[in-house]
Amino acid sequence: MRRMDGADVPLLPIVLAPDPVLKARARPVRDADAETVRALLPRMFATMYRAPGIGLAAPQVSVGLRVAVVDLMEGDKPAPIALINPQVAAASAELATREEGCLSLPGHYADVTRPARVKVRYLDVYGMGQEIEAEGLLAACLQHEIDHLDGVLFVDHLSALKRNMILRRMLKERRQKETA
Ligand code: GNR
Ligand code: NI
Repeated sequence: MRRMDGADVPLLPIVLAPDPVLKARARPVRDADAETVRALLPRMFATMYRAPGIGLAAPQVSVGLRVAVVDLMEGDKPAPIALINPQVAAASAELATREEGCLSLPGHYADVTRPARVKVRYLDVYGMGQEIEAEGLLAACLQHEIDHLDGVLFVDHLSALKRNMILRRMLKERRQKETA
């Protein structure tokens, strides 16, 4: 049995901002992608758990497909969700603000305001249509992952001032790493 915790699965390198792959719109998964997605999902889960993070979208590992994984890792029982072609089917008018981070902007956090509750439709690993009604952290995480599939990062929800502050720090950190 293949374990979902990444013990026997190769990890994927996570792309850091700024990078064009994070700004591109990912394309929907179709039947011909079944094998690609079957191979990709365990690696995405392993990479997310190892990071650690509570979500990971395929563009973050340089794959331009509408695929994401989520596990809030609350308590000690894993609750993995694999999302194929996810869509926000409904969103509450009520908004909620919470601090978000992103594995593609490591070490940077900011308050992001989004719909407080969402209904998300997606295909599961078996190609079955599923629906989740989420609030709280799960609602924020699902919207954050679907944003990635549209080339949107959490900093794109901030004022230009805050966004540029974070992106400039990212560039500075990258230059320091390159010259180290
Ligand atoms: O690990 C993550 N934490 C997080 C916190 C609040 C809202 C969204 C997230 S997702 C993020 C991992 C990530 O970058 N997913 O794309
Ligand atoms: Ni992210």
